[in-house]
Amino acid sequence: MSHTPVPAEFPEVLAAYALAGRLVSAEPYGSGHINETYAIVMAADAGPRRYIFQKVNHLIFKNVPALMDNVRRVTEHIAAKVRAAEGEAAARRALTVVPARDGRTFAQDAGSGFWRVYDFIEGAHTVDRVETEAQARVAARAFGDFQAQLADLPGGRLHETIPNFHHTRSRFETFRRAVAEDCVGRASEVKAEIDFAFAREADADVLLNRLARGEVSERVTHNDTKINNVMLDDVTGRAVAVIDLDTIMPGLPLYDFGEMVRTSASSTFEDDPNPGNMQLRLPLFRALVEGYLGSAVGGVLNATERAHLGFSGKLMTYENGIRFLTDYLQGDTYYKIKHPRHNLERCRTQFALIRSLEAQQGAMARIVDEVFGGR
Ligand code: ADP
Ligand code: GN1
Ligand code: MG
Repeated sequence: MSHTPVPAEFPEVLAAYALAGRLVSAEPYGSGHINETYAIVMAADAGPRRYIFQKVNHLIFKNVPALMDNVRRVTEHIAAKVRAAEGEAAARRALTVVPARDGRTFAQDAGSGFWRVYDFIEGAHTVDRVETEAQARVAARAFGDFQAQLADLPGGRLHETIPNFHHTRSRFETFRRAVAEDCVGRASEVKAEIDFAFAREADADVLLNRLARGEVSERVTHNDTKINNVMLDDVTGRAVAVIDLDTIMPGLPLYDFGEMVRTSASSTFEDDPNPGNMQLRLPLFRALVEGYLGSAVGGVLNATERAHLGFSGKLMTYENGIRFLTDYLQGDTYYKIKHPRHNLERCRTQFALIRSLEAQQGAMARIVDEVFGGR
């Protein structure tokens, strides 16, 4: 939980919305590195009602209207599907954007900040770490089903809210430039990490080459499949809705699966200051493979995608590791940090996970074969 106080522009933003009732409370919420999230309570005649207010980081998401256009299209599409399948009671199975008074999906404050409001999904919660195999299975299934729901999204290609977001070659070249420029003089201190990243440069091209050869194909993907982006039912633990739709855009399913491996099959937080605590947890990996196979996309994964399920975890861990290292080399301009070495610690712990993924590559391949066995 962040401890940022509610910002001064909040009353002005609230006034841009026609929410029923009187504001009772507003508190920082969640644990993201990019946007600012607040939960607010309005006391209305019908009783108290909660909403999520988010200030979108427009330095990172440079075209917020385009991003919100993606979010509107995706949420409306999913809402229509769940309504058709489960009726009106399924309203909380998709994020619902609350329009501003002027009908737009966002409001701007005087300081040119962009805000949006969602209905609060009640009776559900998120966890920041996977604690059980059941959670890993549920999350993988939810992200797989989500991807399948978007397979027939009408209206053409979604906007790329961050161009080249998972383009690992482009991420590597940005990293290479950051090393060469060394603008805050930190490169010598992190020589071991730089060498580690350079030694694995070839990994950056593996999926891109497969894509160029047509062996894997682009779909609409979520691109940030952390466990805390799935709301879980308070009673049953089942997935209620996939949230955090800022990076939904064309991508590879393997990026989504790989990001799940990085975040949900690992033994500790991505920024654990002790890299020795970080390793791949094979039972959680198995649960992810089972959940993904059991989802609506499981059956459509081709042989190349299946063969790269384990590798995708390494690739996403590598991408995040070099992104954290790049930010450290550039003086911490991208991610929120809690202390000056935070990005370096994140990088080191990601690299520890890569070592563990490399050591357990064979075991992962056997698990994939067992789970997919005969299919
Ligand atoms: P970030 O990009 O910072 O990760 P998220 O959109 O994931 O932002 O929101 C942060 C947290 O806020 C989520 O992990 C979840 O716990 C909570 N949250 C977000 N949207 C909702 C919602 N509509 N209803 C209830 N909780 C939500
Ligand atoms: C950021 O918003 P959040 O914290 O879920 C980042 C992801 C990284 C992640 C690392 C837009 O995600 O790509 O994997 O931090 N999002 C963006 O924890 O850069
Ligand atoms: Mg999130």
